[in-house]
Amino acid sequence: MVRPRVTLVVPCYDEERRLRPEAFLEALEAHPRLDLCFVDDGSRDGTRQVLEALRARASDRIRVLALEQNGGKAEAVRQGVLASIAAGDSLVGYWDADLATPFSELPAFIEVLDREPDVDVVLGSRVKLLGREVERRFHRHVYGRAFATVVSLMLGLPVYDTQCGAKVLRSTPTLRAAFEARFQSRWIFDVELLMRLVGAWQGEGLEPARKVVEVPLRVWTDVPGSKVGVRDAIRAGVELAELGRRYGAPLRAARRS
Ligand SMILES: Nc1nc2c(ncn2[C@@H]2O[C@H](COP(=O)(O)OP(=O)(O)OP(=O)(O)O)[C@@H](O)[C@H]2O)c(=O)[nH]1
Ligand SMILES: [Mg+2]
Repeated sequence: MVRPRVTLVVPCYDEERRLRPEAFLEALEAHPRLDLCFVDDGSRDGTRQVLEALRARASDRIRVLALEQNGGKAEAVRQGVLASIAAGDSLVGYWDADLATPFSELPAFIEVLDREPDVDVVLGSRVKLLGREVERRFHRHVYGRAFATVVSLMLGLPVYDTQCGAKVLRSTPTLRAAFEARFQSRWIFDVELLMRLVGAWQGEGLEPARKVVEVPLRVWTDVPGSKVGVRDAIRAGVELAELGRRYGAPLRAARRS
């Protein structure tokens, strides 16, 4: 049986210094089913040139989408995913440019989608287990746990980690519809995406808990140079309340029915 290829969207905003072209080329070599779609999110530095040089070295497997204006990670990922679906890719995903999640984790994601035809969404999950290298700073770990607990209650789905930058998705019509409209949240669009999907699955009479699988990562490194700070953590809380107002009531109603 021919296994579907997977295209990972890599959003890049001012990543000239953090991007490691060799790591991406090595990943293409190690994972024959992998293609990459970089989205330059209106970077002000030399990101575009770095990406073009990278594409020239593997032009059959690398696409570069250049957005003129910075629109934030949510919009960059959305544009990349829509372009990949339009190109006919049946597995799409997104992966942070800093490679905090190394590509060596990718097979675990793809295996789930190969094995479980009913599962459409695979999330990387930063569970700090003994024997694993998941190095989140303490305050981010604690904040992340609190955040995920609130999100779990809102979704009615016990998700451990919504904010990991590594996710692989099956490009079903429901998924395409979930990416159609711009996300209202700039910082926690992953949650908004899940809210849209859970709502849609409930509408189709499907059990959301059977559609999403979390893969506990073996390695996750907190790569320096993150552009997310304390203010963003506060904004994330505000955005979560806004998402609750917009998507919360229909989700609760569907759970009761
Ligand atoms: N912060 C930010 N990132 C963007 C934007 N557009 C695209 N990105 C990309 O989003 C990804 C995540 O950004 P990071 O700054 O690594 O976020 P982070 O703080 O490391 O988040 P964690 O990896 O969850 O700790 C990177 O690939 C960025 O290049 C934007 O406007 N702002
Ligand atoms: Mg990061």
